[in-house]
Amino acid sequence: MLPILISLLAVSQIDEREMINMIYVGADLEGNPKDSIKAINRLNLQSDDKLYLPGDCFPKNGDQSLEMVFKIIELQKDNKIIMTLGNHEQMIHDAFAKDTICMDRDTARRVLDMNGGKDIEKYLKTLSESERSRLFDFYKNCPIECSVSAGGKQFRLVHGAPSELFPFYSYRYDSEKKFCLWHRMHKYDAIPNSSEIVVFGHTPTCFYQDNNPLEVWFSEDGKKIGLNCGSAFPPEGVLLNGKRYFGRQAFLRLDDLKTFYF
Ligand SMILES: [Mn+2]
Repeated sequence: MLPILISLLAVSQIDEREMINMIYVGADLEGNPKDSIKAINRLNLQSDDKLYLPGDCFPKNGDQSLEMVFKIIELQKDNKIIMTLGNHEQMIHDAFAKDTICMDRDTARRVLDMNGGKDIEKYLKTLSESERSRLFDFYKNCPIECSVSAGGKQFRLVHGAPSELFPFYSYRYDSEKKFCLWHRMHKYDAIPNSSEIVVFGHTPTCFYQDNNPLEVWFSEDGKKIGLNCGSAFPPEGVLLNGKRYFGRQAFLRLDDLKTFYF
């Protein structure tokens, strides 16, 4: 009897860790790149786990080294990380690459200048021509949206807002791509004809709820999950409507909707 019991226990251990592939999502890795890399490492991804990054994974403040950006490109090759485009990657691409994704070069330069563009130009200059092409090719080939199933549910990952909402806002955007990357979703936006739960970054969750430091936002209708918990906020926080909010890096495990903060 004992050998059978031992073998059953061994099987259940394998079930718990090695046979279940977990899917994590973390948007807006815009803080210090060393902290962002540390946060990814602390997720302790197992061999078949995946990490989706719906955009804006370019350090905003402090040490602007491109180490993290190239780490993402490396991990993407192994299919361990899947990144979708953010408005920051699109701005950087359209301001400096030979072609554009959805914004003319002058406009991209102008909006990038309002978002630390001078520093970014300085860091891009430290790259060789082939590294620059590798970076821009990577951005150009990132999908704008992607669908993922986990834990019996279907999710749509996108940086700003899902394409189904575009017809309602097309008067404000000249392309669907620009809408998906730049739009700040409203708390009560209802996404038509969609059975998917939209998981997005871009808009800090303090626009939707009071939780402080910022927490992942789950909409009342269960159809939207906001992930941007302000990893790029300065240590003294950010003032919004007279209240000071503190940021951090958040990740969500899609299989059981468990949140992780670093
Ligand atoms: Mn953004």
